[in-house]
Amino acid sequence: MSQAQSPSSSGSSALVDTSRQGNVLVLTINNPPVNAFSPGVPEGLHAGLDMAEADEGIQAVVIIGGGRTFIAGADIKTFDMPREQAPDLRGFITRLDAFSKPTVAAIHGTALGGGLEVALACNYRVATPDAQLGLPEVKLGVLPGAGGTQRLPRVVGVQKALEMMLSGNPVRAAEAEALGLVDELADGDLLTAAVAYAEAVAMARPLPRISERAAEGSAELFAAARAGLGKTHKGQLAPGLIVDLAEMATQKPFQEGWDAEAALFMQAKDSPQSRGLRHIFFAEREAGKIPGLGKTTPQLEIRSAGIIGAGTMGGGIAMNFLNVGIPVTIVETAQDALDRGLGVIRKNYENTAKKGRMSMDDVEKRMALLTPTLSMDDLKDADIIIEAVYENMDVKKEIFTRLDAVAKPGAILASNTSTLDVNEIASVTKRPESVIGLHFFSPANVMKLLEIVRADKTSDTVLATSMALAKKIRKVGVVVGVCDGFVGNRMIHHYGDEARKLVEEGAKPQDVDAAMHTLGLPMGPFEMSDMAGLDVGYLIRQHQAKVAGQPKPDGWLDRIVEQGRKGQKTQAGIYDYPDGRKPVPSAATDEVLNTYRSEKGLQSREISQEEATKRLTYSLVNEGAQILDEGIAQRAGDIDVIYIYGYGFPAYRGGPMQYADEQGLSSVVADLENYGHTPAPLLKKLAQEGKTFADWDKEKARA
Ligand code: 3H9
Repeated sequence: MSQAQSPSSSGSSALVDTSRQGNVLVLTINNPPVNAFSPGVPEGLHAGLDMAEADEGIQAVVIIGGGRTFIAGADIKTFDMPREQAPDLRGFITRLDAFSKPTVAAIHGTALGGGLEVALACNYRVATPDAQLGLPEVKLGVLPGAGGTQRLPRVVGVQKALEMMLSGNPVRAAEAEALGLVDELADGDLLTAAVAYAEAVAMARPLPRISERAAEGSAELFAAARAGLGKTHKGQLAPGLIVDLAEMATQKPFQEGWDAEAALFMQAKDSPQSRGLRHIFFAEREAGKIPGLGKTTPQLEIRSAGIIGAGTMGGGIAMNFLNVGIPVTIVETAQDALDRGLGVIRKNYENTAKKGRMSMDDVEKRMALLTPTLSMDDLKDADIIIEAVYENMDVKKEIFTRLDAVAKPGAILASNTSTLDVNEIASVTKRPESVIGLHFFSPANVMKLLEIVRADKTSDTVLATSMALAKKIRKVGVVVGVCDGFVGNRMIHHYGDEARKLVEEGAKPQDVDAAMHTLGLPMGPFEMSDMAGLDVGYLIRQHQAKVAGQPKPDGWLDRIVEQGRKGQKTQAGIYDYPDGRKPVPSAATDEVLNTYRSEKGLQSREISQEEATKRLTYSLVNEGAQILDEGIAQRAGDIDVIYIYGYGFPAYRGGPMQYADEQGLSSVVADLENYGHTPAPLLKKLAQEGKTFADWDKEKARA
């Protein structure tokens, strides 16, 4: 093999190797880890095409990825580069489409985004049976910008192309073959199959070009696609543009659609929504990196799990393990509670089976991995034990004392506490290095977030194993430090306080919730409290006041709970729930509020939606800044990941910290002060220096 050299290229063309196999020239992209279309890749590919053009002996070209995948797309890191410096994917694709000799894409791993667009500009595509092909750009707030919106509908039909481009989900090779997206599935070695294919088509003329095909789609189809966006992509820019461009593919010559796509891609790329989604793409991957931990950190093997508590949380946690084939022993104190817990797990699986997303055979296989017991002694062989009982320090200490006696040496002892001090829990054991917090979010079998609470003495091995375990059970693990409520709940506490204040000052609960809907959250603070149960917060407030020797709290929300209105579960809370689930503004709540305000002599005022949105969001940001300063979260990006995967903050806003960066931190500080809050010192400092939280993360990563 030799490295492809173009006259204009620098040494960066080292990213593409060329080799001859008979009369076929093979271009191999070597840009680990995912062969993204980074600077140097187009130069190398152009040089390869130059070589193929110049040599009469070369009759066809194969493009293949080295390592684990074909091209996984444009290099997202280059999106913020000035246009002239960014790798010219469109330029390369234009040349490839017009190339005079047959071109074959040899696909393994994932051909995504710009990668699939390169493949679509080749004359033929050969893939391994386990390859996946897709246009996931929508997940980054952009659209396929190198011909995907014009070529995919011309191959797989508009309906399927829209499905793929709007979901961003890839199709597997077998389906791709059935759709005509792949010409041949490789039997055995991919390169051998692709070269054989190229030899077979070497003399084929005219060459098949997708850009020369036609696409068809009816006005009704596009109207239905647009109508559907309100449900699947409410408030987002790129999906609507994708539908417009797919429609162009059916109505206009290829070139016109191709030109329009370029302009709309830039519009989407430069939007705050795309910046937010790209921020989350990288933040999610950064969250997995823990300073001081690396590939050499030893990890424990998790082959079995024990769970204490078969309630909603314990059952949900168990399902995560069962889903990936890890046997679980689940402990309860009473047989009826155990039976109930198992019944709920079975019902959840059976419901999934009814929806056709799992077979009844799979249901039985998973249930067979679950061992119910009333004895903690049965946990003696478990590699990890997760306690999921109610939030009471004395109870947790009792359980951990018992676990210390029962668990085998080296087993991870985890608490699912959402607020309590993990150091204090660890202190009752003789092995605090084995103790960690694993805070799952409810419903634990659905929510992707796992806050991994590193206590003072948690060992690196236990932490690294927990991070790897999160990945294995398909969660996004974020490491946090010990404090009341860790990151997510500590911040949400301030958000809840601010929501209550807004109502005290005159806003209606439904207006406060609506303010967060406009930001894209599916639920506002009061809908969320009603769903979680108002009695939980009520009891905490009463308890805290008692401990502090303060009078019994008498806020408007306390009065609502005292009327027996505990939220959705009692069909009455801040809202009424006449049909069980849908919140309806409540006359009873209005009455409580009117009495409360007049008794306390509170003056109501009009509160704009803008004020409500800012006060609620910035209450999160301000506490987030404090949490960063204290080192409870490692990065602002970690906080954003927590809010997106744990609290329904819309990914296209990038999370609360990224949202604050977009607004400008000095305007956040000014607003907080204007609303009577003291900005956190770190927030103030960054604002004064004209910096963002993203800058802070970068500086910290460099330090
Ligand atoms: C596009 O193509 C636009 C065009 O239509 C038009 C242009 C004009 N760029 O996820 P992993 C990094 S938009 C840069 O942990 P996995 C990633 O950050 C693009 N970097 O591995 C990570 O870095 P680090 C459309 C990228 O095996 C490392 O690679 N394509 C890119 O779990 C490993 O990633 C996409 O949206 C990239 N495109 O999953 C595909 N991709 O190690 C996005 C990855 O420093 N990528 N990195 O943390 C993916 O979905 C997954 O990465 C993939 C591998 C499935 C490929």
